[in-house]
Amino acid sequence: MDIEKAVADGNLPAVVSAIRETLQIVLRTPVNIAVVGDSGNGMSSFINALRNTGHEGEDSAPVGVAKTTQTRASCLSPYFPNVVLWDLPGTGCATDSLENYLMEMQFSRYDFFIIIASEQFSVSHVMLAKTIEDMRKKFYIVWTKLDVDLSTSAFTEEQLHQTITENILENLQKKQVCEPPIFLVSSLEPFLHDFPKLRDMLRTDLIKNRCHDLLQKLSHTCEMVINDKVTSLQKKITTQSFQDACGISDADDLGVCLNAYQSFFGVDDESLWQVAQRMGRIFTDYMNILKSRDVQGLSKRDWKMTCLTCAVMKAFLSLLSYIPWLGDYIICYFRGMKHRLLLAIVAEDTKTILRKVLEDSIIPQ
Ligand SMILES: Nc1nc2c(ncn2[C@@H]2O[C@H](COP(=O)(O)OP(=O)(O)OP(=O)(O)O)[C@@H](O)[C@H]2O)c(=O)[nH]1
Ligand SMILES: [Mg+2]
Repeated sequence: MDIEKAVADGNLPAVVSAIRETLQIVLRTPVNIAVVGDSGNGMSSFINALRNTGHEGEDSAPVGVAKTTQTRASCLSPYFPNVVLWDLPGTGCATDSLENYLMEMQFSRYDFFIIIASEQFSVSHVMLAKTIEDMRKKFYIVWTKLDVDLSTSAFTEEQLHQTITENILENLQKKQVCEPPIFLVSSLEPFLHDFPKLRDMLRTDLIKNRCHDLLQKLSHTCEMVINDKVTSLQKKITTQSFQDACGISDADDLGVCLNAYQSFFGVDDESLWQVAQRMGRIFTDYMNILKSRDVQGLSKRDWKMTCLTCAVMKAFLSLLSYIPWLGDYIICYFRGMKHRLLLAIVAEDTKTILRKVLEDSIIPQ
């Protein structure tokens, strides 16, 4: 509601503050990550490596050669605040069919999945990937025990990387599963191979995952408020009282009108400067994406505006001024057209700025 009000008031700096507050709340909501795979693939070891706790820690996930994880268990990591990692028993461990397994593990509860594989990428790995994709949730594939592969294979790490990745993708393509991020790691070496890349990507994706719905909703809300504002303005835009209220001294001066509409929507220089400051960015990051940056740019970037402001049109309108009544009527008609177009361009720019503010708030620089 704060964001809606600030957009309606054309107070973009206040929009930024309200978005920040909302995000703080969203980022505190826990995200549940399920770590799944075939029994013995190294799920528990991977969780310990990701948390950097080792196997012997008091709260480490139990690891062993025999089927070790029999029931799902959760753990936290100081490296991933507000993230719950779920160590699940391997597929085929608790129950015999995948459907029962999914039900027993309460698959729909998780927000994000990490499929662990090693030695071979099996049919159950593909089925897990397909199921998660059908649930429209995001997943990574992590190939563990790379140290074993490297020590038993004649390939270089690069060749092995390519072979394993190609094999995983080939298996996924058979079931039309789209390409997920794939990482090759060894849980015995939590800072080597793809582990650093995996941690970085996971951090970014978790923020995106948490904020994706919010971003969509807020973007939609902002656009609706701006559309309403445009609809109500279009009716009164050419009236003298509105122009007086906006400080438009000369309705034919495009520069004056542009400044007035920009202030009205909150995309004037002063507001954008404040927005940039609050976002920790530079003014031009926002200024440069405006279509309505200045009058010259505006005429160049929008062909309708080019036609309405070209020399031929100006000559035509000055000729019309010699025709009593009808001339005034036509001049007024074209003026209204120009103002409505200007309004639409400034409104579109406001939406662009708000979309960028939303995206920049979620993924900081
Ligand atoms: N060399 C090597 N061994 C690993 C790696 N990851 C796991 N292991 C070993 O593989 C065995 C199984 O590991 P777990 O982490 O218990 O596997 P899990 O998938 O949790 O298995 P269950 O809980 O039994 O379903 C253990 O002996 C681990 O030490 C790895 O990256 N490299
Ligand atoms: Mg386990």
